[in-house]
Amino acid sequence: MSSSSSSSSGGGGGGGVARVYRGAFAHSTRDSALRVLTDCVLGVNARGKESEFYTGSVEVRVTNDRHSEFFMPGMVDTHIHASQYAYSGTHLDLPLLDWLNIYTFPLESRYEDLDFAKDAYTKVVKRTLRNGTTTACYFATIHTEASLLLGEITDYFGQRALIGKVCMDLNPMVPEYKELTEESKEETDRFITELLRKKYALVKPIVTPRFAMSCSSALLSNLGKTARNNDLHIQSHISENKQEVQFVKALFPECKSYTDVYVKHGLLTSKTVMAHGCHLTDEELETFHEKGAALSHCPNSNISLISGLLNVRNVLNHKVKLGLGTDVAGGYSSSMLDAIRKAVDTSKALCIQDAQLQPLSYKEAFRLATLGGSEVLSLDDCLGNFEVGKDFDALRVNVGVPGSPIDVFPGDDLEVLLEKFLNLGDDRNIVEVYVAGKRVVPLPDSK
Ligand code: XAN
Repeated sequence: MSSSSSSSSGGGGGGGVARVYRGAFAHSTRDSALRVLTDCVLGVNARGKESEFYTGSVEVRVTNDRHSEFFMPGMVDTHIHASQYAYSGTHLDLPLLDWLNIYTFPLESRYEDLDFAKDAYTKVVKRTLRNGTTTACYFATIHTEASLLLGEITDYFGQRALIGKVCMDLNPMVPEYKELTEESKEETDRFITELLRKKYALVKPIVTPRFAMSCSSALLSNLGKTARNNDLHIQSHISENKQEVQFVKALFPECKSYTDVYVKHGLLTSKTVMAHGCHLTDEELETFHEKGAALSHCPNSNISLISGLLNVRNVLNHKVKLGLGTDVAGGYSSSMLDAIRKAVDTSKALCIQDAQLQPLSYKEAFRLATLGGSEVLSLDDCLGNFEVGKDFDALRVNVGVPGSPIDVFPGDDLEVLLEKFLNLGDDRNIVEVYVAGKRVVPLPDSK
């Protein structure tokens, strides 16, 4: 791409036009948690793909050259319950299993009502986009129509997403919120077929058994087959809470561990993302590594529901793919910036207990929220950083925007600006969001 042939004034968003972006860039690479590039030009072709970095003199028209601005990759939320957004920020006074029975299952039952679903799903997609989540891995509910609606809404607003219709045929405490085994299989097939038939460019289905406690062995096996036959992603929960781990042991006595339950049912693959994993053993982490399966670290939820503290360093040492998740609404914040902060805080809390541990740095947490998330979803060939050939999923951040929660001082370099943004910033600082080269924030209706 040559600078003169491709430069074109942007501003309105939309694909189909080649652009160049000038200014400062911060991203992670395979070898480095943080690489910063100042006074650079990134070419993005008409298909939204990053085509080249230039330094030196290039003629450009789309710019970010204020001292307080930089581009960073869009953030990847590897675990978020879109349906639970309706009560996020509340109902945080119970541990997991009571929290599910008393608050979550009754709320999720309401998504049979498509008006209710439309309102909640529109709000969560808009909110997460404004917070800089360019890719979201969503749990919906057991309702096929509402789950399809979530797909339609993410497509409309231009967010990249994996959408899971939740599967569950066991629910002894709230029996009105579950499916028959056959129904769950058939509705999953219908959901997958109908979502794929829409041919959304950035929205795909993900097979979603809720967790081992709410699925029979027959359902788990069938979902494993469905994922394999259609080469689909899989998401679920694992080893979040000690009581849950004990229940799963009792429910599946023939399996040697919680991880083994998913292995035996064909659900632990290189396209699987399991949320939490706070209480996984080293042997289970080795199995994750062998299978190429990934973990979503959800530190806000782990603390809010008093579930456990994931030892991120141990997961990384086992070379298990790892990303961050907000886990709305067990996690009370829908912002990946909060997930970054809580991930660092959790690792520091573990260091208080064990001085031998190395805390997570802000740079490592930045990597988990961007490139790490793309690896978790096996999408690192097309997003996660500014490598040539990948889609331009990016945030234009301005730490000095009017009303900013951040103060900038002389001598603050790009690394300092990024660290301040990650620790102190919010959606006021995210002035533009791009997904696959298309500008999606500011939102179409500016709300
Ligand atoms: N396990 C879960 N954990 C969680 O944090 N949120 C949920 O909705 C859920 N379901 C099973």
